[in-house]
Amino acid sequence: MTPQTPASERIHIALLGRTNAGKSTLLNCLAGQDVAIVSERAGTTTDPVQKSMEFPGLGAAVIIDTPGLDDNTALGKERMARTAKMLDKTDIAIVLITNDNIATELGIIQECRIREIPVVVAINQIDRVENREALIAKVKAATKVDVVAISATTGEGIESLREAVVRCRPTEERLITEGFCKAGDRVLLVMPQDKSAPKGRLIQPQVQTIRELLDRGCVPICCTPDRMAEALASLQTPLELIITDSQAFNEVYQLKPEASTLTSFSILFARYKGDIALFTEGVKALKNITESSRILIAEACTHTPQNEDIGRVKLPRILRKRFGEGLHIDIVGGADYPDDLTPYDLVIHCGACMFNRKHVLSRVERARQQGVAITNYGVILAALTGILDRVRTQ
Ligand SMILES: Nc1nc2c(ncn2[C@@H]2O[C@H](COP(=O)(O)OP(=O)(O)OP(=O)(O)O)[C@@H](O)[C@H]2O)c(=O)[nH]1
Ligand SMILES: [Mg+2]
Repeated sequence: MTPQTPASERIHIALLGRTNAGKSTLLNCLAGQDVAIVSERAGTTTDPVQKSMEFPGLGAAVIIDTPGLDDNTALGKERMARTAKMLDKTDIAIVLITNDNIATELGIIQECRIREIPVVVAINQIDRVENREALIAKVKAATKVDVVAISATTGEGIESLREAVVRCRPTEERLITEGFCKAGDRVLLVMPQDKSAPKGRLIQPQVQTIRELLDRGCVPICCTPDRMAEALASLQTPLELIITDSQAFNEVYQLKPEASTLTSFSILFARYKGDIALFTEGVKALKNITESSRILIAEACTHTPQNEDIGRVKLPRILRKRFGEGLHIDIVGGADYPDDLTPYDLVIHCGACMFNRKHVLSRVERARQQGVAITNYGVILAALTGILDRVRTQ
């Protein structure tokens, strides 16, 4: 079985528009199967529906079908808030329109513009429209974005829609190890496979890093911390780069040849997924933390906490030991990340292995705009254990 691309590495495309615009019909049309429920009753979709698929010309994608934007009931408002949250992870938005009454849609297009999300406007149900040219011209003039006319039921215009979406794809290709190594470099990956590691497989950051190093023409060499000395002894010249799991940092640091650069998976992923400069800046807030400070620990997913869970157990313990037992720490998971971060002196986000980059950056941006220091697990643990000054971060 071919392993699936994880959702965090897929381009997220949101379908937005009013109730009955045909969002769910379009999702089914793009997926080539009935994924979402369709009906002529307005407000059919009540929760966002996500479908992973291969999007021709774009690659691995997730299409997000959202509840309609024009429901004024209290429940409808809650749904709209949930749709707005979807924008946090949206890389490309398709806004569906069915006529020239588009004030609501202009609002959402503007919201996308603020968030720098590229938008394609799809005039759906074009099979029902008599004067097509006039409607297209009007919508183009009002929205000033790429406009395509489609029918999600007949399939008309779907190819043009796909092409328009492909034109919006992010052009920069990000690398985990960018600037840390080049083709031909030998890279040692130190990866403890202890009890907390999943049985029979490597965790996602390790797999992704190894694959990228192979693609880049580097020579990845893997070992557990207890075999690092043997790995080094088998080489005639010092390695160019060592990437270690943070847990093994001290052991690895002792053995590291002078000439080799040292970094950690958490640092590389903090950089790949988030904003490493802001995260390393964020840990400077530690010097102003006192027992009466407030800290927010934010987790991307709502997983079942494990015994030595970093966010719920380890990190609060280290922080309270250092700053006092009375330190106020709030822990939130999943969608509970607050809109208002100003009550906090520091936000510490998890590594967000389940989030796409856009999602992490939306959260980081919220903290930055509100002037609240933000960092992540990998960076703060490195700072608290004295590693941060001894590894390369950028
Ligand atoms: N003729 C025609 N009907 C369409 C088209 N797209 C959707 N419909 C119909 O419009 C109605 C609403 O479609 P949905 O896909 O449920 O609309 P939605 O935007 O998901 O609506 P909510 O979930 O309520 O927000 C259904 O009866 C569809 O069959 C189209 O391109 N042409
Ligand atoms: Mg729907």
